[in-house]
Amino acid sequence: MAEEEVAGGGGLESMGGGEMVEESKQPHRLERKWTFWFDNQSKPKQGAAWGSSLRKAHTFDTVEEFWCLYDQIFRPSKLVGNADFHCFKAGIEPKWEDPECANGGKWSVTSSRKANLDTMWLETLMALIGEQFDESDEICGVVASVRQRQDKLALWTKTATNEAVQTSIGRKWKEIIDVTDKIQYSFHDDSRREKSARGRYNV
Ligand code: MGP
Repeated sequence: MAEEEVAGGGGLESMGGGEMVEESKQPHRLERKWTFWFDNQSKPKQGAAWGSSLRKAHTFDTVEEFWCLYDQIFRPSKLVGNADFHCFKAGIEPKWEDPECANGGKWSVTSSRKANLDTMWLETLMALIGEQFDESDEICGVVASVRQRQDKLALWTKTATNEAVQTSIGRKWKEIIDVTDKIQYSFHDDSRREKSARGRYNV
């Protein structure tokens, strides 16, 4: 059999001693497509509606594209004050108004150190694109917010009223980002009504 056939087009490489290993030239495809978004609210235009500075930046579906985008652009420590990075499933907009988010909510954690936000953001991104959540269908995406007072990270999910699913996601997320303090889940519906909506679930 020809080498190309054995390696599925990837080619074979000699490791010395006659041993042959597959040399993969194919990019490593992810389970689904994801989109990075960016919202710079540092110079808000007077009277501008929320979301007017929100921009869709890049959609990717390979591990290689992810690392390239993350390394070069999407690190929260590169953000100036009052700006957000989002990574959402392609097709879902990071807004309460999106049909997939409309009945949802978010788990939130705060971070007082920049380096910590970068680490939690990266750990969360890897868990999302690596499909590490059992309830991955329930996930919309993640938002990193750089603020003067305190940086924040929020994991947006779809069905806020499903307490069992949300608490399971919240517990798993805490493990992933290595947080032991209690975290809170708030409903977008509540946030729409009042700025400091109380949390509905804790884990
Ligand atoms: P936020 O940024 O989610 O809250 O929303 P936070 O982080 O507590 O506040 P911040 O001041 O530190 O940013 C802040 C405000 O932005 C909300 O009270 C809404 O007025 C508006 N807003 C936020 N989101 C996510 C949305 C949204 O998805 N849709 C609309 N219409 N407004 C939003």
